[in-house]
Amino acid sequence: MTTQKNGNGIDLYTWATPNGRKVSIMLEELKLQYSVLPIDITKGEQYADEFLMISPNNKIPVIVDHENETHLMESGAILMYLANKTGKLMSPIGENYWKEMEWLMLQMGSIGPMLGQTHHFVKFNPGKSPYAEERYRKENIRIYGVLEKRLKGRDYLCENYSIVDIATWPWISRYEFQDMNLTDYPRLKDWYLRIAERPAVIKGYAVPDPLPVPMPN
Ligand SMILES: N[C@@H](CCC(=O)N[C@@H](CS)C(=O)NCC(=O)O)C(=O)O
Repeated sequence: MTTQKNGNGIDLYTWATPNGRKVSIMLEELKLQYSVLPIDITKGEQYADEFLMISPNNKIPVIVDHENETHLMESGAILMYLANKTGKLMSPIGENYWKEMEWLMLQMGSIGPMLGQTHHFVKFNPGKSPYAEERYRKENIRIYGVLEKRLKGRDYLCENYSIVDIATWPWISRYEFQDMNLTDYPRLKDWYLRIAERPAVIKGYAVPDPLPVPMPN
């Protein structure tokens, strides 16, 4: 991994956020060669004209695969692309595949957007909107409950460790931002720790900043 644009491999435009980490964890799991190009979203770099050409929605993550010059935004699409490119971490079309799509869509359409609002209203702007704080706190608790139920009798969210776990785990790794205690969700906590100890997850979490994986008590 370098911080230069990569002639043969994949360029990852990212920042130290859950959506960014999904892709760095996936690239580490697949042992693909990639370069990291940090986009500092706290300084507005996502609005630069050059970035807009590959990220029409002005958000990270984005990849450029120089094998075929494919560029992609949207973390769910990127995970599916990389799984399809390598034949790993996503099932072939069939029953397991559709369950993976179901839970991936839930992550993309609900878990990420809702927990992201908790970060905004509960963690970073408390007191600005009691209505929003209550709404997203409740939704956060409800979503943790859904995941806790889903993990009854299973080690991973679908049949095997897959892009679904890789998409969901970085959002749960922000349990402190969300003021959530994983001890109240024993199956979710076990799942979290099972994934947290994977070498690829530890490496991917530390992109682009060398931060350790959060470990609950
Ligand atoms: N649905 C998109 C969401 C991407 C997203 O919200 N990225 C955030 C960081 S996690 C971002 O770039 N925010 C900058 C901004 O909103 O200006 C995905 O999953 O890739």
